Amino acid sequence: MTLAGGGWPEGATCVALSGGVGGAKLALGLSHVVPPENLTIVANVGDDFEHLGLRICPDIDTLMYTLSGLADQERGWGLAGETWRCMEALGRLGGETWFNLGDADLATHLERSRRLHRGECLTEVTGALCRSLNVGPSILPATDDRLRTIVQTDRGPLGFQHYFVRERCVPEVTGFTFEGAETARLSAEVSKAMTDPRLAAVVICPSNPFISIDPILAVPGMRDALRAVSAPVIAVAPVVAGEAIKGPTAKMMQELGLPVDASTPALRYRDLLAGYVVDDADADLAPAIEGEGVAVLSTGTVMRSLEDRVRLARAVMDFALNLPRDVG
Ligand code: FO1
Repeated sequence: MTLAGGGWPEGATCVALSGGVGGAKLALGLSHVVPPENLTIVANVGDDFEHLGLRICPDIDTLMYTLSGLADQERGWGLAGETWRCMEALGRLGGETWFNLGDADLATHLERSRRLHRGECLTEVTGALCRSLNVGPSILPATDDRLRTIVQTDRGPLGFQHYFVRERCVPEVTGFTFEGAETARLSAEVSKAMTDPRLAAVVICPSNPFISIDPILAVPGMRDALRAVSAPVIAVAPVVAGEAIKGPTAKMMQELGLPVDASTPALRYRDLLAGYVVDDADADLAPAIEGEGVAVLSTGTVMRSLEDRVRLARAVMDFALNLPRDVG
């Protein structure tokens, strides 16, 4: 199977695991390569929190806004053309304004919270929001149960958004825990996508391994589901030449005493991976990763334009479709 000579193989499906900004860029590229009805994106929910009485799901929203063309590309999160009148008014009242919720973005949190209070699960609510915004691929929360990333730091444990936004990632990281993970369940929809006999590839997007991918893998059954798929599992490095494109990935690796380069995520997921995609700048890391039994593709992975996103998605898919399938 290859994309080189034609399009996506008829009927084949693809599952992508993603966090927010970096993952959403590749997810957008994938949505131009894989027919939307055949593409499922499993989103991290470890960043979610309850704030100002509302349920905020940043990674789901980043994916939803990116795939609907509504995202603020510069900022990486939230909606383009956003206004902040509610936050300004809240500030005048002495309310909590450290987490910036734009006026239009607030509508998403209001509608999500209303539906959740009415008893719908997060998968249903996300599906309804995506339909309203004309998002083609399925965006599925990794779990409908409560799962929260807690960052262990030199200043004590911090909820993810308190670490990331309020404390601007300044505290030194000593580890991570995923509150609720032990009892969280994979949703029926995620299980179905992972066991679809038409599944041709699973892509781990270039998202932070500790705070975006690990919380997805922490849902009981997810690792087993990945090991059980006959389709190749491919990850794309979230680090290029020792630096994260955006966010605290490199800082976290350094504080955790791990090598600050693209081999660290590959070795972290090595038991799950058939292939790993590094930037051309990191081609010299290939032999060490291949020595662990993971095939390596080196290509341009920095995604500045839509063209970059689609080109990388095609390269990842070509690589995946040409890897040997596990027939055991
Ligand atoms: N990130 C920030 O750095 N500052 C913010 O004030 C902020 C607000 C925000 C509101 C809604 C939303 O969906 C995302 C938001 N983000 C903000 C991004 C969020 O913290 C993400 O979890 C991270 O980008 C990690 O993926």
